Amino acid sequence: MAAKKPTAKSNTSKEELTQYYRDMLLIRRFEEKAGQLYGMGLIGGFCHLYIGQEAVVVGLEATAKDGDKRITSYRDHGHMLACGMDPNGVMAELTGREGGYSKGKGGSMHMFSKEKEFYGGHGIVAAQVPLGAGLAFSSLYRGTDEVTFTYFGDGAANQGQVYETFNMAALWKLPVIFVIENNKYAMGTSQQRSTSSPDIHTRGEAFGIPGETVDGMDVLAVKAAGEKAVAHCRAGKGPYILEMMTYRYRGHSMSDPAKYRTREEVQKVREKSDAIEHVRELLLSGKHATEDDLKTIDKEIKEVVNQAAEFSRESPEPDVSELWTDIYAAETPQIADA
Ligand SMILES: Cc1ncc(C[n+]2csc(CCOP(=O)(O)OP(=O)(O)O)c2C)c(N)n1
Ligand SMILES: [Mg+2]
Repeated sequence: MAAKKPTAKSNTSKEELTQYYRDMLLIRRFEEKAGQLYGMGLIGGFCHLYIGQEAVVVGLEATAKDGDKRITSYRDHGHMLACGMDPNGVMAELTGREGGYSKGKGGSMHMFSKEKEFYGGHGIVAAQVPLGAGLAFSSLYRGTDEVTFTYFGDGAANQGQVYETFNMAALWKLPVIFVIENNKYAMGTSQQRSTSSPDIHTRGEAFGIPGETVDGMDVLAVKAAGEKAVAHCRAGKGPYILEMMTYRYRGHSMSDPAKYRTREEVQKVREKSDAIEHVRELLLSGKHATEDDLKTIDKEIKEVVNQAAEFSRESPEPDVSELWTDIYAAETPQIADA
């Protein structure tokens, strides 16, 4: 498979490149396995795969530090894995089992990890955008320099609540990075058919929010842009918009008839711009790894994913009594240091 030519930033260390390779491969293999389990009838409900978009979360997570937060839409498995959530717990949630992050009651779109500061998993298009600003508000209010990565799609970018959020985020200088994952489609609708101006990163101009477009298939470009945005937020300068140009190889969800684009279109992107192939090429051409080294990594990742699949099949279904738990907060949350 032809990968992109190594870029000027190819002097990234062996360790860093290897980590990106591992992290992106874990997401891809995990998602392929999720697709298989869905096909076998082991995953019910919705399942939106992230295959093709791996460089976005992996590059941005490389810029995060402890305390930083992330929130996204229903296309969320990659974000969970990239922030260090346990593949066993994520897969078991997909199969609706007790060992899942929401005890099997949330499924693909409704998982959370307080420990990893992952705040979902949201099925209503763009609903996570104001929530992301709220998370950033809490960081500011508590006097920290934490940032919140708020991910949403090109389709979601046409929702009104995004602009209400931009207004408040700019007014209060909230440390939020709005990450628009522009994969060119919203369900079966291409961006050309739904969006009057294609440059979504400029949509913050009216509010004074800087924005830029980034090659979301190049993990190094993503990381570089992420570092700039994070520095802006940590310095108290307010929100930042990153429009990641990316592509999803699979359908919108597992039940997508895929009639709105050709196989050739997908194949072309895979051949020309695949993010994992790009890093693989950098590792090989920079003599950081041999084919055998990469095979060993592939094997290790496969084992992690197979183990997750096994765990997700062996974990029992939640007890019926769980129907009545996790509905109301046990006690009224108090605002610390208020
Ligand atoms: C408020 C709302 N409207 C419509 C839907 C149905 N819907 C689910 S996903 C989606 C497309 C969103 O596309 P985009 O934001 O580009 O994200 P992507 O799926 O490409 O990651 C739509 C219209 C929904 N879930 N919520
Ligand atoms: Mg989209």
